[in-house]
Amino acid sequence: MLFSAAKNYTGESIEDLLAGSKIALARIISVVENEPSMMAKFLPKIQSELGRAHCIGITGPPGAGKSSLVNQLIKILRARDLTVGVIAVDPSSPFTGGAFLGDRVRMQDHYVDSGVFIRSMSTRGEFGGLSRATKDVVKLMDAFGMDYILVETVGVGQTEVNIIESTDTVIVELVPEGGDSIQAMKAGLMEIADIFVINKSDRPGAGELAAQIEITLQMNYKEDKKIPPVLLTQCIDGLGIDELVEQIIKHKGSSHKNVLENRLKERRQKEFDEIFADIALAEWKKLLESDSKIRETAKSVIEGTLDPYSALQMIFASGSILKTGSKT
Ligand SMILES: Nc1nc2c(ncn2[C@@H]2O[C@H](COP(=O)(O)OP(=O)(O)OP(=O)(O)O)[C@@H](O)[C@H]2O)c(=O)[nH]1
Ligand SMILES: [Mg+2]
Repeated sequence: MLFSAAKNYTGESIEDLLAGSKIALARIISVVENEPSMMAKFLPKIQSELGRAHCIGITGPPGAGKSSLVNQLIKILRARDLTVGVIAVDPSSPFTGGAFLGDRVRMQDHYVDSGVFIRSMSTRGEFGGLSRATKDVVKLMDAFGMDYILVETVGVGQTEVNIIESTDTVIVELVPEGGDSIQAMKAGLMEIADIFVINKSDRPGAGELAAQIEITLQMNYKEDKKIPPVLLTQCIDGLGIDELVEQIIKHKGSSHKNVLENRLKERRQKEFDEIFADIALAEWKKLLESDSKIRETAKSVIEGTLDPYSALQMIFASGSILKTGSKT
Protein backbone atom coordinates (compact mmCIF):
# COMPACT_ATOMS: atom_id res chain seq x y z
CA MET A 1 0.00 0.00 0.00
CA LEU A 2 1.37 3.41 -0.94
CA PHE A 3 0.64 5.14 2.37
CA SER A 4 1.15 2.20 4.67
CA ALA A 5 3.33 4.26 7.06
CA ALA A 6 0.09 5.94 8.17
CA LYS A 7 -0.86 2.82 10.11
CA ASN A 8 2.14 3.17 12.39
CA TYR A 9 1.47 6.77 13.30
CA THR A 10 0.91 7.18 17.02
CA GLY A 11 1.81 10.81 17.68
CA GLU A 12 -0.42 13.71 18.58
CA SER A 13 -3.27 13.82 16.12
CA ILE A 14 -4.03 16.27 13.37
CA GLU A 15 -7.19 17.11 15.34
CA ASP A 16 -4.94 18.31 18.19
CA LEU A 17 -3.03 20.44 15.72
CA LEU A 18 -6.27 21.96 14.44
CA ALA A 19 -7.30 22.62 18.04
CA GLY A 20 -4.12 24.66 18.57
CA SER A 21 -1.68 22.22 20.18
CA LYS A 22 1.87 23.35 19.46
CA ILE A 23 3.17 19.95 20.55
CA ALA A 24 1.00 18.30 17.92
CA LEU A 25 2.25 20.79 15.32
CA ALA A 26 5.87 20.03 16.21
CA ARG A 27 5.29 16.26 16.22
CA ILE A 28 3.38 16.23 12.94
CA ILE A 29 6.05 18.35 11.24
CA SER A 30 8.65 15.78 12.32
CA VAL A 31 6.49 12.92 11.07
CA VAL A 32 6.10 14.57 7.66
CA GLU A 33 9.79 15.45 7.50
CA ASN A 34 10.74 11.81 8.09
CA GLU A 35 7.98 10.28 6.00
CA PRO A 36 6.71 12.73 3.32
CA SER A 37 3.94 10.38 2.16
CA MET A 38 2.24 10.90 5.55
CA MET A 39 1.01 14.21 4.17
CA ALA A 40 -1.47 12.18 2.13
CA LYS A 41 -3.12 11.18 5.39
CA PHE A 42 -3.15 14.68 6.88
CA LEU A 43 -4.04 16.83 3.87
CA PRO A 44 -7.69 15.79 3.48
CA LYS A 45 -8.25 16.75 7.12
CA ILE A 46 -6.70 20.21 6.81
CA GLN A 47 -7.60 21.14 3.23
CA SER A 48 -10.58 23.31 4.24
CA GLU A 49 -8.40 25.25 6.71
CA LEU A 50 -5.76 26.23 4.15
CA GLY A 51 -5.13 29.59 2.52
CA ARG A 52 -5.70 31.81 5.55
CA ALA A 53 -2.08 32.52 6.44
CA HIS A 54 -0.05 35.01 4.48
CA CYS A 55 3.29 33.48 3.60
CA ILE A 56 6.32 35.74 3.20
CA GLY A 57 9.50 34.45 1.59
CA ILE A 58 12.74 36.15 2.59
CA THR A 59 15.76 35.38 0.51
CA GLY A 60 19.15 36.84 -0.24
CA PRO A 61 22.87 36.09 -0.06
CA PRO A 62 24.48 34.56 3.05
CA GLY A 63 24.82 37.03 5.90
CA ALA A 64 22.56 39.67 4.31
CA GLY A 65 20.58 39.93 7.53
CA LYS A 66 17.65 37.64 6.70
CA SER A 67 17.33 36.23 10.22
CA SER A 68 17.65 39.73 11.65
CA LEU A 69 14.83 40.80 9.32
CA VAL A 70 12.69 37.85 10.41
CA ASN A 71 13.36 38.83 14.01
CA GLN A 72 12.20 42.41 13.38
CA LEU A 73 9.11 41.29 11.49
CA ILE A 74 8.13 38.96 14.32
CA LYS A 75 8.37 41.89 16.76
CA ILE A 76 6.06 44.11 14.71
CA LEU A 77 3.56 41.37 13.87
CA ARG A 78 3.38 40.23 17.50
CA ALA A 79 2.87 43.82 18.65
CA ARG A 80 -0.23 43.75 16.43
CA ASP A 81 -1.31 40.52 18.09
CA LEU A 82 -0.76 38.46 14.95
CA THR A 83 0.63 34.94 15.23
CA VAL A 84 3.77 34.00 13.32
CA GLY A 85 5.30 30.75 12.07
CA VAL A 86 8.92 30.78 10.95
CA ILE A 87 10.68 28.25 8.73
CA ALA A 88 14.43 28.75 8.50
CA VAL A 89 15.75 26.66 5.65
CA ASP A 90 19.28 25.78 6.71
CA PRO A 91 22.05 26.41 4.25
CA SER A 92 23.53 23.14 2.98
CA SER A 93 27.15 24.27 2.93
CA PRO A 94 29.21 22.98 5.84
CA PHE A 95 30.85 26.41 6.01
CA THR A 96 27.59 28.13 6.85
CA GLY A 97 26.15 25.17 8.74
CA GLY A 98 26.51 27.00 12.04
CA ALA A 99 24.22 29.74 10.82
CA PHE A 100 21.15 28.42 12.53
CA LEU A 101 22.89 28.73 15.83
CA GLY A 102 23.17 32.43 15.04
CA ASP A 103 19.50 32.46 14.06
CA ARG A 104 18.62 30.94 17.38
CA VAL A 105 20.42 33.72 19.18
CA ARG A 106 18.75 36.37 17.05
CA MET A 107 15.31 34.87 17.44
CA GLN A 108 15.62 33.60 21.01
CA ASP A 109 13.29 36.24 22.47
CA HIS A 110 10.51 34.70 20.45
CA TYR A 111 11.05 31.03 21.27
CA VAL A 112 9.06 31.35 24.49
CA ASP A 113 6.28 33.42 22.92
CA SER A 114 3.17 31.24 22.50
CA GLY A 115 2.18 33.15 19.36
CA VAL A 116 5.40 32.22 17.58
CA PHE A 117 6.57 28.85 16.26
CA ILE A 118 10.07 28.54 14.80
CA ARG A 119 11.31 25.55 12.88
CA SER A 120 14.47 24.89 10.92
CA MET A 121 14.53 22.66 7.88
CA SER A 122 17.80 21.09 6.96
CA THR A 123 18.84 20.44 3.40
CA ARG A 124 20.28 17.07 4.46
CA GLY A 125 20.87 15.83 0.98
CA GLU A 126 17.89 15.25 -1.16
CA PHE A 127 17.03 18.49 -2.88
CA GLY A 128 13.54 18.17 -4.32
CA GLY A 129 12.58 16.69 -0.95
CA LEU A 130 13.44 19.85 0.91
CA SER A 131 11.26 22.03 -1.22
CA ARG A 132 8.33 19.59 -0.91
CA ALA A 133 8.86 19.35 2.87
CA THR A 134 8.99 23.13 3.30
CA LYS A 135 5.73 23.53 1.40
CA ASP A 136 4.14 20.85 3.58
CA VAL A 137 5.28 22.61 6.76
CA VAL A 138 3.80 25.88 5.44
CA LYS A 139 0.49 24.04 5.05
CA LEU A 140 0.65 22.58 8.56
CA MET A 141 1.39 26.01 10.06
CA ASP A 142 -1.43 27.51 7.99
CA ALA A 143 -3.86 24.86 9.24
CA PHE A 144 -2.63 25.46 12.78
CA GLY A 145 -3.85 29.03 12.40
CA MET A 146 -0.73 31.15 12.04
CA ASP A 147 -1.58 34.57 10.60
CA TYR A 148 1.82 34.98 8.98
CA ILE A 149 4.41 32.41 7.94
CA LEU A 150 7.96 33.64 7.30
CA VAL A 151 10.23 31.42 5.22
CA GLU A 152 13.95 32.27 5.25
CA THR A 153 16.21 30.79 2.57
CA VAL A 154 19.58 31.63 1.12
CA GLY A 155 18.65 32.44 -2.44
CA VAL A 156 21.28 30.64 -4.39
CA GLY A 157 20.08 27.32 -5.75
CA GLN A 158 17.06 26.20 -7.73
CA THR A 159 15.58 24.57 -4.63
CA GLU A 160 15.52 27.88 -2.80
CA VAL A 161 14.01 29.67 -5.79
CA ASN A 162 11.39 26.92 -5.96
CA ILE A 163 10.57 27.37 -2.26
CA ILE A 164 10.46 31.15 -2.46
CA GLU A 165 8.30 31.12 -5.59
CA SER A 166 5.61 29.34 -3.63
CA THR A 167 5.21 32.14 -1.07
CA ASP A 168 2.68 34.98 -1.35
CA THR A 169 5.05 37.92 -0.91
CA VAL A 170 8.68 37.57 -1.90
CA ILE A 171 11.24 39.81 -0.22
CA VAL A 172 14.72 39.84 -1.74
CA GLU A 173 17.23 41.19 0.73
CA LEU A 174 20.52 42.54 -0.55
CA VAL A 175 23.48 44.31 1.00
CA PRO A 176 25.81 47.02 -0.31
CA GLU A 177 29.03 45.10 0.17
CA GLY A 178 30.54 42.45 -2.09
CA GLY A 179 29.31 41.06 -5.35
CA ASP A 180 26.82 38.71 -3.75
CA SER A 181 23.87 40.94 -4.45
CA ILE A 182 24.55 41.06 -8.16
CA GLN A 183 25.06 37.30 -8.05
CA ALA A 184 21.67 36.90 -6.34
CA MET A 185 20.04 38.94 -9.04
CA LYS A 186 21.65 36.78 -11.70
CA ALA A 187 20.25 33.71 -9.97
CA GLY A 188 16.79 34.82 -11.06
CA LEU A 189 15.70 36.56 -7.87
CA MET A 190 15.12 39.81 -9.72
CA GLU A 191 12.11 38.37 -11.50
CA ILE A 192 10.42 36.91 -8.46
CA ALA A 193 10.84 39.78 -5.99
CA ASP A 194 7.74 41.65 -4.83
CA ILE A 195 9.77 43.89 -2.52
CA PHE A 196 13.49 44.65 -2.48
CA VAL A 197 15.19 45.38 0.81
CA ILE A 198 18.67 46.90 0.89
CA ASN A 199 19.82 46.02 4.39
CA LYS A 200 22.87 47.32 6.27
CA SER A 201 22.05 50.77 4.99
CA ASP A 202 24.35 52.07 7.74
CA ARG A 203 27.16 50.94 5.46
CA PRO A 204 28.47 52.89 2.45
CA GLY A 205 27.00 52.15 -0.97
CA ALA A 206 23.41 51.30 0.10
CA GLY A 207 21.84 54.27 -1.69
CA GLU A 208 23.81 53.51 -4.86
CA LEU A 209 22.76 49.86 -4.84
CA ALA A 210 19.11 50.89 -4.39
CA ALA A 211 19.39 53.31 -7.32
CA GLN A 212 21.07 50.63 -9.45
CA ILE A 213 18.28 48.16 -8.73
CA GLU A 214 15.56 50.73 -9.41
CA ILE A 215 17.09 51.51 -12.80
CA THR A 216 17.35 47.81 -13.68
CA LEU A 217 13.73 47.30 -12.64
CA GLN A 218 12.54 50.20 -14.75
CA MET A 219 14.50 48.92 -17.74
CA ASN A 220 12.85 45.53 -17.43
CA TYR A 221 9.39 46.97 -16.81
CA LYS A 222 6.55 44.83 -18.10
CA GLU A 223 3.05 46.24 -18.25
CA ASP A 224 1.41 43.35 -16.45
CA LYS A 225 3.72 43.54 -13.46
CA LYS A 226 4.01 46.26 -10.85
CA ILE A 227 7.54 47.56 -10.26
CA PRO A 228 8.57 46.32 -6.79
CA PRO A 229 9.47 48.94 -4.19
CA VAL A 230 13.12 49.17 -3.11
CA LEU A 231 13.48 49.90 0.61
CA LEU A 232 16.45 50.72 2.81
CA THR A 233 16.68 48.98 6.22
CA GLN A 234 18.94 48.44 9.19
CA CYS A 235 17.69 45.17 10.57
CA ILE A 236 20.17 45.29 13.39
CA ASP A 237 18.17 48.07 15.07
CA GLY A 238 14.82 47.92 13.28
CA LEU A 239 15.16 50.98 11.07
CA GLY A 240 12.91 50.90 8.00
CA ILE A 241 10.92 47.89 9.17
CA ASP A 242 7.64 49.80 9.68
CA GLU A 243 7.75 50.91 6.06
CA LEU A 244 8.48 47.34 5.01
CA VAL A 245 5.47 46.05 6.94
CA GLU A 246 3.28 48.67 5.23
CA GLN A 247 4.53 47.48 1.85
CA ILE A 248 3.85 43.84 2.78
CA ILE A 249 0.31 44.73 3.81
CA LYS A 250 -0.14 46.71 0.61
CA HIS A 251 1.03 43.72 -1.41
CA LYS A 252 -1.27 41.44 0.52
CA GLY A 253 -4.12 43.92 0.07
CA SER A 254 -7.04 44.04 -2.32
CA SER A 255 -5.28 45.62 -5.30
CA HIS A 256 -3.18 42.48 -5.56
CA LYS A 257 -5.90 39.95 -4.92
CA ASN A 258 -6.01 38.80 -8.54
CA VAL A 259 -2.26 38.43 -8.69
CA LEU A 260 -2.25 36.41 -5.46
CA GLU A 261 -5.16 34.27 -6.64
CA ASN A 262 -3.43 33.53 -9.96
CA ARG A 263 -0.20 32.74 -8.14
CA LEU A 264 -2.08 30.38 -5.86
CA LYS A 265 -3.63 28.57 -8.83
CA GLU A 266 -0.27 28.25 -10.56
CA ARG A 267 1.21 26.96 -7.33
CA ARG A 268 -1.53 24.34 -6.92
CA GLN A 269 -1.07 23.22 -10.52
CA LYS A 270 2.70 22.91 -10.05
CA GLU A 271 2.28 21.05 -6.80
CA PHE A 272 -0.24 18.68 -8.35
CA ASP A 273 2.24 17.93 -11.15
CA GLU A 274 5.04 17.37 -8.65
CA ILE A 275 2.99 15.05 -6.47
CA PHE A 276 1.81 13.15 -9.53
CA ALA A 277 5.42 12.74 -10.69
CA ASP A 278 6.57 11.56 -7.23
CA ILE A 279 3.79 9.00 -6.91
CA ALA A 280 4.13 7.83 -10.51
CA LEU A 281 7.85 7.22 -9.98
CA ALA A 282 7.24 5.33 -6.74
CA GLU A 283 4.59 3.18 -8.44
CA TRP A 284 6.90 2.54 -11.38
CA LYS A 285 9.66 1.31 -9.06
CA LYS A 286 7.24 -1.04 -7.35
CA LEU A 287 6.09 -2.31 -10.71
CA LEU A 288 9.66 -3.01 -11.75
CA GLU A 289 10.11 -5.12 -8.65
CA SER A 290 6.90 -7.07 -8.96
CA ASP A 291 6.47 -7.62 -12.70
CA SER A 292 9.16 -9.70 -14.36
CA LYS A 293 7.97 -8.92 -17.90
CA ILE A 294 8.30 -5.19 -17.31
CA ARG A 295 11.66 -5.77 -15.69
CA GLU A 296 12.84 -7.55 -18.82
CA THR A 297 11.67 -4.67 -21.02
CA ALA A 298 13.42 -2.13 -18.76
CA LYS A 299 16.58 -4.26 -18.88
CA SER A 300 16.60 -4.02 -22.67
CA VAL A 301 16.47 -0.22 -22.37
CA ILE A 302 19.33 -0.23 -19.87
CA GLU A 303 21.40 -2.50 -22.10
CA GLY A 304 20.74 -0.28 -25.08
CA THR A 305 18.89 -2.81 -27.24
CA LEU A 306 15.53 -1.02 -26.97
CA ASP A 307 14.66 2.68 -26.90
CA PRO A 308 12.62 4.06 -23.96
CA TYR A 309 9.65 5.18 -26.10
CA SER A 310 9.16 1.77 -27.69
CA ALA A 311 9.59 0.16 -24.29
CA LEU A 312 6.89 2.34 -22.76
CA GLN A 313 4.58 1.69 -25.71
CA MET A 314 5.00 -2.04 -25.10
CA ILE A 315 4.37 -1.66 -21.38
CA PHE A 316 1.27 0.48 -21.90
CA ALA A 317 -0.01 -1.92 -24.55
CA SER A 318 0.29 -4.80 -22.09
CA GLY A 319 -2.02 -2.91 -19.71
CA SER A 320 0.13 -3.57 -16.60
CA ILE A 321 0.38 0.12 -15.66
CA LEU A 322 -3.35 0.69 -15.77
CA LYS A 323 -3.99 -2.43 -13.71
CA THR A 324 -1.56 -1.27 -11.02
CA GLY A 325 -2.92 2.30 -11.05
CA SER A 326 -6.44 1.09 -10.25
CA LYS A 327 -5.18 -0.82 -7.19
CA THR A 328 -3.98 2.31 -5.31
N1 LIG B 1 25.89 46.75 10.13
C1 LIG B 1 24.80 46.03 10.10
N2 LIG B 1 24.86 44.73 10.39
C2 LIG B 1 23.72 44.00 10.32
C3 LIG B 1 22.47 44.59 9.96
N3 LIG B 1 21.54 43.61 9.97
C4 LIG B 1 22.15 42.47 10.33
N4 LIG B 1 23.48 42.71 10.56
C5 LIG B 1 24.50 41.72 10.99
O1 LIG B 1 24.81 40.86 9.91
C6 LIG B 1 25.16 39.57 10.39
C7 LIG B 1 24.35 38.50 9.70
O2 LIG B 1 23.00 38.65 10.07
P1 LIG B 1 21.93 37.48 9.93
O3 LIG B 1 20.61 38.06 10.27
O4 LIG B 1 22.37 36.26 10.63
O5 LIG B 1 22.03 37.22 8.37
P2 LIG B 1 21.41 36.00 7.53
O6 LIG B 1 21.17 36.55 6.17
O7 LIG B 1 20.27 35.39 8.25
O8 LIG B 1 22.63 34.99 7.51
P3 LIG B 1 22.63 33.45 7.01
O9 LIG B 1 21.37 32.82 7.52
O10 LIG B 1 23.87 32.89 7.61
O11 LIG B 1 22.70 33.52 5.52
C8 LIG B 1 24.93 39.60 11.90
O12 LIG B 1 26.16 39.80 12.54
C9 LIG B 1 24.02 40.80 12.09
O13 LIG B 1 24.15 41.40 13.35
C10 LIG B 1 22.45 45.99 9.66
O14 LIG B 1 21.42 46.58 9.35
N5 LIG B 1 23.64 46.64 9.73
MG1 LIG C 1 19.89 33.34 8.76
